[in-house]
Amino acid sequence: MTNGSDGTERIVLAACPHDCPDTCSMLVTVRDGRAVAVRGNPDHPFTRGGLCVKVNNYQDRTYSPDRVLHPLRRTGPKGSGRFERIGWDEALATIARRWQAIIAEDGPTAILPYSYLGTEGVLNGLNVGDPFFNRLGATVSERTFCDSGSSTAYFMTIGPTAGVDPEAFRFSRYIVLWACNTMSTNLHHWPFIAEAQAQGAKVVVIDPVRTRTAKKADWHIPIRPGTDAALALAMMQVIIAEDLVDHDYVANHTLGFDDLKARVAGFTPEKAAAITGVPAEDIRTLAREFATTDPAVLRIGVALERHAGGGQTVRAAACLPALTGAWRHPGGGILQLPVWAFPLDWGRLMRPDFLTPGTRVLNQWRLGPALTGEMALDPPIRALFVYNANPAVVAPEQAKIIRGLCREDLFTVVSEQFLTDTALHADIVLPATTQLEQEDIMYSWGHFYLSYNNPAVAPLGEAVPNTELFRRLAATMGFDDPFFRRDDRQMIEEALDWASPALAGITLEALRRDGYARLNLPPAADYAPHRDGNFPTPSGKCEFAASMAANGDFVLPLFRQGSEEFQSCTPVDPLPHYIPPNESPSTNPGLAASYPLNLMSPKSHAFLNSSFANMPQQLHHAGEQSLMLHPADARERNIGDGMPVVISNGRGSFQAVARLSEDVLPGVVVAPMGHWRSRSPGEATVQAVNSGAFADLGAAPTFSDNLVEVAPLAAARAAE
Ligand SMILES: Nc1nc2c(c(=O)[nH]1)N[C@H]1C(S)=C(S)[C@@H](COP(=O)(O)OP(=O)(O)OC[C@H]3O[C@@H](n4cnc5c(=O)[nH]c(N)nc54)[C@H](O)[C@@H]3O)O[C@H]1N2
Ligand SMILES: Nc1nc2c(c(=O)[nH]1)N[C@H]1C(S)=C(S)[C@@H](COP(=O)(O)OP(=O)(O)OC[C@H]3O[C@@H](n4cnc5c(=O)[nH]c(N)nc54)[C@H](O)[C@@H]3O)O[C@H]1N2
Ligand code: SF4
Ligand SMILES: [Mo]
Repeated sequence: MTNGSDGTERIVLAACPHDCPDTCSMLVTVRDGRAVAVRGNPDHPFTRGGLCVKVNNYQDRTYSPDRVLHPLRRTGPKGSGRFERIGWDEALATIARRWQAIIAEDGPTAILPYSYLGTEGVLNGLNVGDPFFNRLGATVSERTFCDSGSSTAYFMTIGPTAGVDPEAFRFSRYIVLWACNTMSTNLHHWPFIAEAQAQGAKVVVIDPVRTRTAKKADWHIPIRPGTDAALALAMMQVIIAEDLVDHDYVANHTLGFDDLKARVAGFTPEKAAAITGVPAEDIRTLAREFATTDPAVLRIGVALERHAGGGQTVRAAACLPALTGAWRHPGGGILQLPVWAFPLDWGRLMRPDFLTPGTRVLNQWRLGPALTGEMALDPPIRALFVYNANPAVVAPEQAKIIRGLCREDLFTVVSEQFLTDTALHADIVLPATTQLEQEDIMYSWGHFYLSYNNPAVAPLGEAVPNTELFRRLAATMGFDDPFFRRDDRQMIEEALDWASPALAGITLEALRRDGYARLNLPPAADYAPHRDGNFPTPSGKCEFAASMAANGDFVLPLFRQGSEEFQSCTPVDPLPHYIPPNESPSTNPGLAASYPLNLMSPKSHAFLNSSFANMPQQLHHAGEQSLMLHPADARERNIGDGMPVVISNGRGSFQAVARLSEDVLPGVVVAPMGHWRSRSPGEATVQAVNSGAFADLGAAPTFSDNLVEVAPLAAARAAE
């Protein structure tokens, strides 16, 4: 079959690039050299022919008239969106000239790279720029956007294990979806849960909101945000007090049971009920059912880390399955990120050997304070290079970020597919390809299949994959190490540890041909990796009392951890415990007197973080920025359904349309994230009110730990 304009049609095996656990296998129809449709690959055992509302018209993203297809140079004030087209040579020369001047005056740490997972490909994703910026000597950007706190806690407790095979959920009899909105954020996992449910399994959802997922559950347990550790500790109290413990498992495969027993002894369901709002009898029922039904499994969402005590919450949750011996059965245990099953040599991809020891590390959530000078940085940040990320919309303290991005003396380069809120503030914009225009190999953080993304069409305009971007930058900066000259094929060959048992029997040829391959692990029906303990922790056991706490050794290089903020959240208490939210009416009554409502900003159903919030189909599906609030809270404030409202606190404000619903707990309000600032009334999004405070572990964000007040827009205007 050919790719020519001779009326031929061909199907290309691809994979969705997005930062989503599903990593769907995708079939791209290419007609006359143009991608005309995408659909799910029915052969894929996990994603089974499905995509989602975000990606099922991905070709429209590729061919969007709003794509950035050529390098651009700013011609108007920062943020004005006025740019002129320039050539790649000129763009690269400008970048080199500005960087060299900055390096000569202030050293390379005055340059800050900023990136995350715009694409998740092994080549073009998380690590693509690390070797270059390490070699340049730029400030290291600590990437604790997602799951850094959860992962630190998980590693401390059971180590970097893949956990339960997501496909093995079909064998589970008791499934707890904890701070996880599967129907929106992990859609293709649902059929496995539904299959278990159809065979009699009980599905429990623990969430302050009666989400799409909660509506499908057998039991929805609404809980006050940020209080889940209290629930988990009380569950352990019940399990121990009522002797529902698997003593044999605990004796052989865990560490620190007596200490844990002493720790949770006072954490009665009554005490937890007062904190969580979950009735004590419900806590007892949940504990008993979890402990006595086999196989029982916890599926924790990333959202479980997003409050002051998020790390210890995950610690407590990760202890539960060992206490009850849930790990003995396929479909029993805990599922966090199965990505740990993939034999990726993150160290080799990042090239830490190119890094000058002692190079400054700056946490990404601190972008606003770093750019505005609120943080005393020596040298200050004079140049910013953003790729695979949209910090103007995904990071807290938005007003400070925008003020920083508007600094005339800041030299900002953004590699993008679109003129995002971040790109709008760039001095130079560089055009990036979409997944249909590039080749990559993909891991997954939601299943055990390695995927291959074959390129469907040639790059549009002058767009380049991130790999090519960094090849060009390296050549421009005179880096002559052959590492920087490798082509994509060579990079793919070197990306994985092919000698690893997990890849036994898998070849690149087969991957290209089939689009995916299951890692060489036992089939789901036999997969019980911790039946006999064998946890990848220092002791080989599930560590209720974490030895990593005693060693102070928490650094997960993957997230580039090492900032002062990160060091300051190093815990000392080796046992799981309850850390109350920073901002809640019971823990911060002073603040709550002015701002009584707890705001959460979870994921939008139709956007992928801020991606797709500029695409017509997805915008149509999502509608305007909404704020869900309980009718009782609305009544007190004279807010009616559909009314424009202002959400504010001491950090800022943004507008939304009120959606009155009893699906949310009184006292809690919900504004899904993702809408663009430039398309929002008042030029502000939920990030304008979100706190820059860190959680207790892994410098994780606290997006569920924010107090606000809500008022009708008309009343707020009148008061101005
Ligand atoms: N549609 C869609 N899918 C996505 C994404 C997207 O943007 N859109 N993003 C992807 C990414 S990057 C990630 S990290 C994952 C995240 O996946 P999830 O963690 O599932 O995503 P969220 O929607 O942020 O949060 C899940 C649920 O947790 C609840 N929640 C928030 N705080 C708390 C709390 O303190 N306790 C409890 N018990 N519940 C709480 C929220 O109400 C929400 O319903 O989703 C991925 N998939
Ligand atoms: N309030 C609130 N804030 C949150 C969260 C939340 O739940 N609530 N979740 C947090 C979490 S879990 C995450 S993961 C982060 C996500 O934060 P980000 O990773 O910044 O996510 P996106 O908004 O999708 O931005 C990715 C950008 O990369 C671009 N891109 C895509 N592919 C490529 C490519 O190949 N090359 C280049 N150069 N660019 C590309 C896209 O066009 C897009 O603009 O947000 C965090 N922020
Ligand atoms: S965003 Fe997630 S669910 Fe949608 S196609 Fe991509 S991997 Fe699948
Ligand atoms: Mo994320």
